[in-house]
Amino acid sequence: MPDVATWELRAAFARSLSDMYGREVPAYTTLLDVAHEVNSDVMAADPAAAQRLGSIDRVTAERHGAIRLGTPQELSQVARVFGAIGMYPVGFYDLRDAGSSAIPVVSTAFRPVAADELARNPFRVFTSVLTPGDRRFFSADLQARLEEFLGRRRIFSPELLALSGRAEADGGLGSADAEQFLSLATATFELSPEPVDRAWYTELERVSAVAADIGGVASTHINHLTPRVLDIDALYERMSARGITMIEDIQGPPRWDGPDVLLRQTSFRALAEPRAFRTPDGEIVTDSLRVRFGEVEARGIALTRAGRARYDAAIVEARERAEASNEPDAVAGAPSGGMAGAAGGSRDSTGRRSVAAGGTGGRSAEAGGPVGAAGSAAAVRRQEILREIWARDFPRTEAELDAEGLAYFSYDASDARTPIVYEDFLPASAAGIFASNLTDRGAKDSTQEAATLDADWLAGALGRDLLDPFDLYAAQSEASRARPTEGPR
Ligand code: OOG
Ligand code: NI
Repeated sequence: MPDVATWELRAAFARSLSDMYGREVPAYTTLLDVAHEVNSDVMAADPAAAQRLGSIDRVTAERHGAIRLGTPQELSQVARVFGAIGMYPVGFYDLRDAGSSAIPVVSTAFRPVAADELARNPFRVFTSVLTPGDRRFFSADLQARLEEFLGRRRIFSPELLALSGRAEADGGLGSADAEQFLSLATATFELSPEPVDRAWYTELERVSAVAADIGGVASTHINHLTPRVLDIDALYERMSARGITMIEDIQGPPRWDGPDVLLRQTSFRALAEPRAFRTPDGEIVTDSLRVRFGEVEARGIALTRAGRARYDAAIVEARERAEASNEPDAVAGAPSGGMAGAAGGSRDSTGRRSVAAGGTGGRSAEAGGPVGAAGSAAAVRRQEILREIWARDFPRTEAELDAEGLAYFSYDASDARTPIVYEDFLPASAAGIFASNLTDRGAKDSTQEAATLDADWLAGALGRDLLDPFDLYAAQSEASRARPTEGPR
């Protein structure tokens, strides 16, 4: 048995990245402090309800990160590094057409898949790869220069890849190797001090800030780390009270008095950080770039395909209604169709739990209250529209969600039902997170042909199976039902 097992290596890596990010991005530390405060308050109020979607230990350690890579080769290499810590690619996200922004990437999420591994540490990383072959974004000339640049850089050292291979084959590492793995892997995702080539970066920025972030430099970096919070509305208000400007909306489902499903997310904008640039005449100057930001999320119950179809339709309808309403800015800031929970939650600074166990949360979704710093009037309106749709379209209890086949549950020997937590991402919300950090929407020429990049292409680039999230939830649910109902409990 290796000294450090796969899951311990994963937990240690998540901690190590979080420590690094906290040192480098102070607002992230504030976010962690506030998330801990909110989670303690929610736990104190009702420990059983607070832990309905995961133990407090899991939730406290829980993070997701996001990275952006340039080539299929880099993607296959990062798959080896994540494979070393028990994280596998799940799901295909096409951000080129999600939401109203044009983002030249396709993505997957690396995460543990087995229920016991998720319970030990559910660290996940949203991982995107640039699409230089998509003519709507890149000319043939720019594609050639970009691929040449990306082909020359080396992000993952041979030593890190060798250690990764060994860790995956042996189910862990000896302690000295584990330490070396953690230090090399963490350093790979730090922001590099290397000067940025200004002309090249600017040329790519004209296509998209994301293209420049990925292809304008010879390294990669973690661009956000996201803690999980048990009451995202309370968190939003407390961050605002501390003077940190959040984006307008909490994306995803609304705050309401039924069961929380899928994922609600919000973020603060990337802060300007000093960066060295090389000018066209070879001079090194210091300027700033906004590339690292902070995000927070609340997780709900995983939806079945039927439930997800209902969710997607609700988001589309909400977006159309916001557009049709006479407030022009009711649609701005909601590229995902995601709506804010700001108004309903703005009075609620007591950390009251927003995950309604069994749909009996008992909070008033119609609370209203002062808007304060949390969200604009337009965001409040978007939230109201969404709540109306939810009240009409979504059942108010877990039992009904289950009976209608809309969400996944596991069952114990006495058939008591436990919700299965959503472990993945939402493409529209992800597009919104990208977009909230772009100063302009980039240039996408829709008269040009899109490159065909689908889940099969991504699996080929990864050199691994790409897992389907619905299959994973369904298997978990079925496994719980298949257990013998007789015998010792
Ligand atoms: C990834 C954005 C997606 C999320 O939580 O939806 C994401 C990125 O900005 O690279 O992290
Ligand atoms: Ni994120």
